[in-house]
Amino acid sequence: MTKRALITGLTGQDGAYLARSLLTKGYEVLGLVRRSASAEFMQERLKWLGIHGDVRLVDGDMIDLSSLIRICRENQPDEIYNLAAQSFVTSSWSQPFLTGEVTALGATNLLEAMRLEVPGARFYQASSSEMYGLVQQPVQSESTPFYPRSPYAVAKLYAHWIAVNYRESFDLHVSSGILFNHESPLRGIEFVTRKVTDGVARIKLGLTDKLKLGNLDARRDWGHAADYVEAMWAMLQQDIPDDYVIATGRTTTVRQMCQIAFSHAGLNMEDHVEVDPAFIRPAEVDVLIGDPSKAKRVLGWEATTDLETMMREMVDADLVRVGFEIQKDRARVEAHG
Ligand code: NDP
Ligand code: GDR
Repeated sequence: MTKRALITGLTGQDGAYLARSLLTKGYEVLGLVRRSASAEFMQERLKWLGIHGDVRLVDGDMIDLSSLIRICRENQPDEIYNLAAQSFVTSSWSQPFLTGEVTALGATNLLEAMRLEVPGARFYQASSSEMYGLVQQPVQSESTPFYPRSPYAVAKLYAHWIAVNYRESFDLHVSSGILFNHESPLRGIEFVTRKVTDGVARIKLGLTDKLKLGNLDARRDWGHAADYVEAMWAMLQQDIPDDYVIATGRTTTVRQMCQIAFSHAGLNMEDHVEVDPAFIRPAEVDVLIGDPSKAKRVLGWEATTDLETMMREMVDADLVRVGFEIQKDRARVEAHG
């Protein structure tokens, strides 16, 4: 029998890669999308992966419980992947209430819809390494205490614990992946890796000469999104639901990550990068490094793409994208003056 999966956050980075992976595995894939005045751009990432015609879109919003109940009732999904969130840490200081509503209470809404309508389904919660924040142990595992450092991280911590609580209270099959940063050519442009690879492409193609960044000394454990969505799926194939750290086990500074990207394009980072205090956060997460040994032992999962390979892939994709933008602008000027 064909399995049916519901993905929230379908239009984001992970939603697109997860949808592609599940389609390849023979799933029927439904994606929750919220109404937008820019509907024509909604499926850009699915288009990039060539799967926009293969996913069924269902209309709803994480803060509208009635829409989630209706979607679960009408579609009876076997697996539910909750990837929707206000996921940009910086915006969580300017929109703390919305972040709490979507990222924290949105998870409760979806768990509640599952409990009422499809209690036999399996649920994945997108937890985050940001929950470790001011790290309490040098390498973070499933047993490391949390210390969130932003409204986003606080909201994710609530969502994490409500997922655990629904598993324990109602005997539901709910698992959380505590995922460390993962990137790709489909990463949102506001996140630092993609901001850098887009900046490198713009400098290389002569559109600008400078790239303004914040804290270059922050360290992250960066992996590839296409790898990480496989771990999400693997968690829901286990008989017993549980929580898992998903990471590479290697940490790198923002500065080193930049150097990889600039040198791939034959550029010298020092000639172009400027530190702008506007991008320094009110409270920083200085260093993250995950211990993925449980995921390897139980799920047989491990990261397959190193940071160098991923940054090169992202720079190459942005060179294509920015080159295409330049061509389109030229064509527009020629046609309309
Ligand atoms: P993105 O920011 O790329 O995608 C977020 C998704 O959530 C988008 O599809 C967005 O829709 C949707 N969304 C936001 N608000 C609502 C709402 N009110 N109702 C319905 N949908 C909504 O995130 P990623 O793909 O990078 O991450 C996926 C999840 O994993 C997120 O929960 C994130 O917090 C978490 N995470 C990500 C990590 C990473 O490194 N990428 C690491 C750890 C956790 P729209 O297109 O309409 O804005
Ligand atoms: P993060 O990712 O906050 O870890 O959250 P981001 O790429 O935004 O920042 C990583 C680190 O880079 C530093 N930095 C900058 N960041 C941005 N965005 N822009 C800059 O100009 C810049 N300069 C330096 C930041 O200070 C930070 O230390 C991501 C999101 O995907 C979350 O949703 C997810 O939960 C976590 O990863 C794990």
